Amino acid sequence: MQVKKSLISEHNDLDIAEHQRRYEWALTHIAHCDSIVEKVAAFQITIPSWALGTGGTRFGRFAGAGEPRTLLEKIDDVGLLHAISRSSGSISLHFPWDSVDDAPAVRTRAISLGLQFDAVNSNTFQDQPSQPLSYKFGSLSHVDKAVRNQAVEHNIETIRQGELVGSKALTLWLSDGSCFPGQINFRRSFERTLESMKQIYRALPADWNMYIEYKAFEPNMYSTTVGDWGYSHMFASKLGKQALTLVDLGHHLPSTNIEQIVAILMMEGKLAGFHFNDSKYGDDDLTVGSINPYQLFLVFCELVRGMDEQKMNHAQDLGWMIDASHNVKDPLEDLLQSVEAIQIAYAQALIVDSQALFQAQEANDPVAAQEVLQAAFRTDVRPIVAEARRRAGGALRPISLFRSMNVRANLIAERGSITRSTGL
Ligand code: RM4
Ligand code: MN
Ligand code: MN
Repeated sequence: MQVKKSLISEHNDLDIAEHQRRYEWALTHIAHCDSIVEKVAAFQITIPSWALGTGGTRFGRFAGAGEPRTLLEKIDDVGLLHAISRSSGSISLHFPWDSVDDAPAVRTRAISLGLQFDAVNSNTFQDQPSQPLSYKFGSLSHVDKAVRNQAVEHNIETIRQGELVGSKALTLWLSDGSCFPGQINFRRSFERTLESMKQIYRALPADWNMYIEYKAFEPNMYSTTVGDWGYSHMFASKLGKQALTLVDLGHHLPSTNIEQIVAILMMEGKLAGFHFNDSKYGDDDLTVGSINPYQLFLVFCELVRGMDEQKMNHAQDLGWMIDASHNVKDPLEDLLQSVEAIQIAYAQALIVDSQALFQAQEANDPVAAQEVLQAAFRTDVRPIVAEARRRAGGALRPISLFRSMNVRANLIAERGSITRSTGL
């Protein structure tokens, strides 16, 4: 299904007068409004291929209708989202879920929709039917070298697949760990994991990075081999310059101060980027900004100030990706909401009065510091984000356009009502 440009502008016409009033307000109340609009428009957020279908839980999965059945259809869905918001110009593939069988066709389809390929993800947390050895007791950390070799080979194959489409990074997320005290030897497990990672690292092309994602729990509930940023950072430091730590917002223990982790990793040049989602309890993978938008804003405050200090390009120098998938919303509407939530948090962080914040910090004045932060957080930056979309040719109101176009009904007509996209 294609989104015609004329349809977007007709839909925008319905709201343009109101939008202009709201944007006028922003222009008179927010400093450097135009340059913020430009930054927001340049900021692109990667869509993970596994979020295009309905996510499941360990209790089951309620597959949605009209889900993409093939890699080309997944690319089409991301193309649709990008046409509407002009803010999600890349897709992240997961292997073996997304095997690239016909690379020229895949590349051509992506180019025609203005999409690029972001980091590729390996999967050694599930057994595949064709696989001789099981990951039940781990992959890169497994006690049996043959299992470790199989997992290393899969990661190297994932890199090869990524090269076919022009990806530049491998994201490694391991479910390795243990469910019971005494089950594994922590030190040997760490050493084996490092050894396996070194083999993967050696296979990395010179212009690629390796992102090491950590997670405190699940599916192993007593210990996780890459359990937090500290382990990830240790692995990444031992591996070398191309290895970096990836932060997934849902992978921490409750109440962890994620913004502080981000600030320090970035200062050390070891932050790869993000998997955005939101959560109430654990790795809930809920829509970005749906539970704790203030935390998201605080994370962006550290990112923006840290990147500015190091003269980094906001849009290009870190990996920005959504990693959410759950059971109740239409996945495409959910992704539109997540993209917008990220843009809002980014725009709010851009309007923080950095100098006033710095002065408050130097004067030991927590009251003033809070005033500065919350003045930005409580400012309605939605007209700025809408203006960024409009200038890039996207919709003023993405969800409203999506619904008025009957996207899901059209996809069901094309693909059928009994479809199941690969993913969790
Ligand atoms: C994990 C982790 C990874 C993702 C898988 C599907 O919890 O967040 O990034 O690849 O889920
Ligand atoms: Mn993740
Ligand atoms: Mn996760």
